[in-house]
Amino acid sequence: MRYKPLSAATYREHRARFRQHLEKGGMAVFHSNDIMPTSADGSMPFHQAADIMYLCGIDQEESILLLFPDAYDPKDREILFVRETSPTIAIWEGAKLTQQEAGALSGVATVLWTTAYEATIKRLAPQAAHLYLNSNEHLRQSTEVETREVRRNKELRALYPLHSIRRSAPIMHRIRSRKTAEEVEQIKHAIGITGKAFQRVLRFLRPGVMEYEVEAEITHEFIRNGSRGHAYTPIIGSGYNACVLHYITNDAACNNGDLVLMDFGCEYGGYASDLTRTVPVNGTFSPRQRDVYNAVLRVQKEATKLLLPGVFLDQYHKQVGELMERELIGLGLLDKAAVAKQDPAKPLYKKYFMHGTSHFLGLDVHDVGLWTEPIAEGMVFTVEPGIYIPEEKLGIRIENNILVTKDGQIDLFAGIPREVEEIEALMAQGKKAVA
Ligand SMILES: [Mn+2]
Repeated sequence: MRYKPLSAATYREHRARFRQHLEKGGMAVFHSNDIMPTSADGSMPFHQAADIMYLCGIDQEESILLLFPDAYDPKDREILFVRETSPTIAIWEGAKLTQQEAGALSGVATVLWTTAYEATIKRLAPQAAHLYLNSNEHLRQSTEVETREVRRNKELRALYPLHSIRRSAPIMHRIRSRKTAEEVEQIKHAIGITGKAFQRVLRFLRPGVMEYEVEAEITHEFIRNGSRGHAYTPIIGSGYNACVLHYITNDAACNNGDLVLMDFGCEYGGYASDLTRTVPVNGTFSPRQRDVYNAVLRVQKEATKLLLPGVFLDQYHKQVGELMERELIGLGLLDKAAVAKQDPAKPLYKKYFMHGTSHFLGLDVHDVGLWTEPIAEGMVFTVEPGIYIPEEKLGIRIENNILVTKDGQIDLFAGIPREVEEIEALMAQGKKAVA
C-alpha cells in the first residue's frame, strides 16, 4: 500500500460515533464511488467516497458498509461487503483485498463478498424500522452524474416503500467535522509533503519558467513522497492570472517582476491539505507587492486567532471582513468615508476579496461540516484571505490549515515559510545553488 491507513481502532471509533446518532431500529448503508468512465475502454483513477473511507478505510471499488446496531444476530450488526477477487482479476488488475485483509483493516468482524449484498438486505430489512440512506448534501455540490449510492438508494426505496427513511448525511457532517487524533496526524502528513513541494518550488522558480513547469515540480514531490497526487486541481497563476480565482490552465510564462499565486495541496491516505503561497517570480517583492502581501498576512494572522470554540462561522467571516476593510483603506484601495456609508449587505471590500476566508478540511478539501453550529475543538479549517487587484495584475492569497483546540488553535503549517524575508532568503539560496 502506498500510504499508511488509520488504525482499525480509529475506524471502530468512527463507527461508534455514527451509531450514537442512530434511532432505534436504524439500518444504515454506505456505498463506494463508481469507477468513472472517460471514453472507449478508458476510466478515471478510482476515488473512494469519503464517508465509507471514514467509517472503514476500505479504499476499493464496489465495497459496501452496512451498520445495523439493533440487528438480532450480533454478526449482522456490522457487515462489510468487498468485491470478490479471482485469479483473472489478480492477473489483469492486481491483488484485491481478501475478506481477512478487509476485516483487519476496518475492524469489521463480518466480511462478505459484494455479491451477497442483495440477499443480505432481503434478510435484514424486515428487522429494521428505519433505513438510513446517505446522500451528498454538501452546500456546493453540483453534478449531473448519478452516484452508485444514488442508484442503490433508489432500489432500496422501491423495494421497501413502507420503511421510514432517515438521512445519514447530517450525522456524517457532524462527526466528520471533529477530527480524531489519527485523522489530524494524517492531515499533518499530507501538509508535510505539501511543504516540501513548496520548498522545491522556491528553489526552482525563476523568470521565464512556465506555470505548468511549477505544477510539474509540485507533482513530482508529491508522488515521490507516497501521495497519489493533488487533493484538487492546482492553481498556478502568475501576474494577472492570480486574479482568476479558479485558474487551472496553468499555461502562461512566469514573468520577471510578477508574483505567482500557487494554491495546491497533496492528498495522503485520502486526506487533503490545502496551501496557498504567493511569491515573486524573480525572488524579490517590489515595495507595492510587499505592502499588499503584508496586508493579507496581517489579516490571516488576526483571522486565525478568531477561530475559537463557540464562535459561529458567519460571525467569524463578518469579523474577517472588517479586518480586510481596514487593510484595504490602508492600501488606498477603499475610501474610509465610502466604507462608513456602505450597504452592509454589499460591503465594499468584496471588490478586492470576493471569496470566503475559511472552509472545513479533511477527507474532502472542501470538507463537510456544520456551518450553522458553533466552531468546536478538533475542527480543521483553512484560513485564506486574499487581495486581488486586476488593474495592477496583482493577486495575493496566503492559506494555512488550522486545528481548533479547547482554547485556541494549532497552526498545522508552522514551519512552512510565509514571511516576506523568509521567502526572499530561501529564493536567494535557491539561485545560489543553481549558479
Ligand atoms: Mn482552500
